[in-house]
Amino acid sequence: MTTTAPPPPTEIRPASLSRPWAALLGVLGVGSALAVGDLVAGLVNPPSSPFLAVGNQFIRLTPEWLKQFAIATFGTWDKVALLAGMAVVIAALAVLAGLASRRRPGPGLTVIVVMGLVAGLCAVLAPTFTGLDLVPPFASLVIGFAAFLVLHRASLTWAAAGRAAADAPDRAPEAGIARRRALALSGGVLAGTAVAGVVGRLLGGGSAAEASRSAVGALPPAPAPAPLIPAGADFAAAGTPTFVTRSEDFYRIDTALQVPQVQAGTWSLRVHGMVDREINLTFEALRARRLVEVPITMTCVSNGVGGYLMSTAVFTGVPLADLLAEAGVRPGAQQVFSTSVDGFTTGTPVRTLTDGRDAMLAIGMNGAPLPVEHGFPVRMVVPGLYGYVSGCKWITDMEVTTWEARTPYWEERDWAREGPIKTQSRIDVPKPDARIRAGRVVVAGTAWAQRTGIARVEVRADGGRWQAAELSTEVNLDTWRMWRTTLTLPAGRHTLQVRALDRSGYLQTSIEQVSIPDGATGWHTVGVTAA
Ligand SMILES: Nc1nc2c(c(=O)[nH]1)N[C@H]1C(S)=C(S)[C@@H](COP(=O)(O)O)O[C@H]1N2
Ligand SMILES: [Mo]
Repeated sequence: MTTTAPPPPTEIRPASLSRPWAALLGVLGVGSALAVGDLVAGLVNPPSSPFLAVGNQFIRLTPEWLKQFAIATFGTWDKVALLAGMAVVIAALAVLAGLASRRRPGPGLTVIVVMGLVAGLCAVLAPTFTGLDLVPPFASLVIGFAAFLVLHRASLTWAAAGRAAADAPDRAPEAGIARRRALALSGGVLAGTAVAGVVGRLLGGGSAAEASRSAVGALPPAPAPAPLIPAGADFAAAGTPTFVTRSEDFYRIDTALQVPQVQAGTWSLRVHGMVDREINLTFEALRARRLVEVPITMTCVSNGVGGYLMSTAVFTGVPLADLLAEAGVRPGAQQVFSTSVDGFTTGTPVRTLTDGRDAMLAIGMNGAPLPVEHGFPVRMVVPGLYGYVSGCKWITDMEVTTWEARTPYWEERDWAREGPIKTQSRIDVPKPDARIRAGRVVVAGTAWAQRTGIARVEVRADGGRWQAAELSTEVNLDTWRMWRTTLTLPAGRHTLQVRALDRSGYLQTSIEQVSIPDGATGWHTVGVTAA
């Protein structure tokens, strides 16, 4: 009896995808989900894009220290930084999901489903949620799931056929078909993703408000035109800011990842709550009312000592005192709780809207309709209060109420309820760490004490004697004031300091406090080297 050798064991290892291809499938699956979400959002409601919904929720939940860090590090680029950071995290997740799915689609599908659910949850938690906002994340989930599954199947078939062909050359044609099919499907998904992404951007990217802004045309003339800004209102030649900030350069702070797109034609404002008569206004009706035109310096509570989160513009708008008088504020009312179209809220003390200051619903800035990013078509501006309690942009609702009944956005996040702007001053030149010529040195800057007015600004070098600076021409109590002086500085390292005295007799405190909860304090101190 002859014996035969046992046949060599055949490999029964299942087909698997190469690492790069698996990673690519992860990116295609997640990418198609995002793009479809954007496209569907563009069709139903642009802000409901899953990517933006997640980003906006992230902003709402970010702990205060991280927010401060982001503003300190990225300034007004904080939103770009957030979007870029999200894109990197999502791309990394997509690659990992793909790599974990070399044999089976399970991990990739799970990641796509979880991302869809997270986006859906963010949509539900948004303050402006309506049922329709669930459509984009749902579309993302379904399309991403289907795309990844189909590509994964085709790719596995290709991998298996390729291996079979390597063992049995007669099966090469079959492998060729599987290969072409997988490549065609991937190409199709890639092209679909690109088209959905671009069309979604076009639909949601927002030119609607810009078009409406052009359409509303010039501002009606305000009956009491602003007194021209007098000569000598700034020391820009010495290095201070210009008195009026160009609208393009006006600081911008808000929680909106994408600038809300509001059209004047569909805008409306409801004034209600503790009033005798509710008022509903269209943009036309608001614009037809008595208008005032006033230079006002706005300031952000997050402005650190020496910071630049403040600007001045000539605002045109309807006095809030008029509107509230017409509505008839009931006794016991404490705050006007304002809501923006994107759900952001401010709480402004009723007292500050009726005490004679130029609090207004602004429709214009520097002689033109409000820029879209500064609240088009209508925002609130209240002299003397930090923006977070008073500057509601894209405003659409004002409820006259009590502090008990409503808690505005930033108070909920532990900032102070009332936000009067603190008397402060800043050295604009020389810049920190500047190298300057020893001898007589021009030192100039900005001081502000909205509602009160600046009485005096003092400067000193190296802890020496305080020296009064020359002040620019005062425009009104609610705007900044520039100052300049010359100091004699011998060669060496020097420390310059500034402090302001306001008209109430308050001398700016040297006690250093951070922005939270009610605005930073301390003397702006700049180190320079003279040679
Ligand atoms: N809708 C909306 N309005 C808002 C905010 C916001 O986040 N959303 N931020 C407020 C804050 S903190 C400031 S300092 C001012 C800034 O106004 P600006 O961007 O026009 O300078 O807007 C206020 N109004
Ligand atoms: Mo702010």
